[in-house]
Amino acid sequence: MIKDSTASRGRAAMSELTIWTLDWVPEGPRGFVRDLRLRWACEEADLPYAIRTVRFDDRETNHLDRQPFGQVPFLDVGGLKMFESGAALLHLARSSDVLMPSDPAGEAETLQWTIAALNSVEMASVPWWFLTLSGDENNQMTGWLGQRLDHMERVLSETEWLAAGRFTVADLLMADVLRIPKVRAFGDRPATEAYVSRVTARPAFKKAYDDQICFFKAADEKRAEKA
Ligand SMILES: N[C@@H](CCC(=O)N[C@@H](CS)C(=O)NCC(=O)O)C(=O)O
Repeated sequence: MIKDSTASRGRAAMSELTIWTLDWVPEGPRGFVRDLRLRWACEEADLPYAIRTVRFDDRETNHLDRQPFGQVPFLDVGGLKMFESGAALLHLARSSDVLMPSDPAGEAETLQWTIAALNSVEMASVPWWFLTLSGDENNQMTGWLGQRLDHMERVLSETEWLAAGRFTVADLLMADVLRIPKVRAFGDRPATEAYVSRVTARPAFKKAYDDQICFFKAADEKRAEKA
């Protein structure tokens, strides 16, 4: 019998999906705005989605009713609204075996590594990155981040994928956290480098990345017309 992964989770097919992002960002963050995580997951799972936007120039005042921190992304699944990219990814993953296996062990591994990407790696890399903006790459968080990255290097030198022996949403998120250029330039970690290259070579990443770049380029044109 062919197992239907959607049915096996006791869920109906995914309702209409809308990913909310900013209507424009400067050059620097393009390709890294976290709506890319949700675009990428939808591409992997073959889930159609629409994009809607929050005004960059007014994000703190017109968006707090949807996202309590005034941030993006924000996901709407047929009226069910969710913020936090990790939560939204796991929600999408529950409807697609491509993103998360349905067997208990595979699902548990996927959950643990998805949370590890956010709570053990990104929670060190983002504050470190912020401190580097004032010019100090060797700041008080450097040793801590280095340890986390060394642990990931050891894991990634022993395994190709983080969970269930194949690509899952945990790899999507870990690779998205690790692909930040400054974080990758920090130390010599060949297994991590190979892992980021492997995961971001996936056609779904390329499509999501290119779509985000095109989206913000089109936004430049609209902005220039208004100016
Ligand atoms: N923990 C949040 C972080 C979201 C986040 O940092 N979003 C950025 C864009 S990638 C943002 O909206 N920045 C604008 C701001 O913080 O005002 C998540 O993963 O969804």
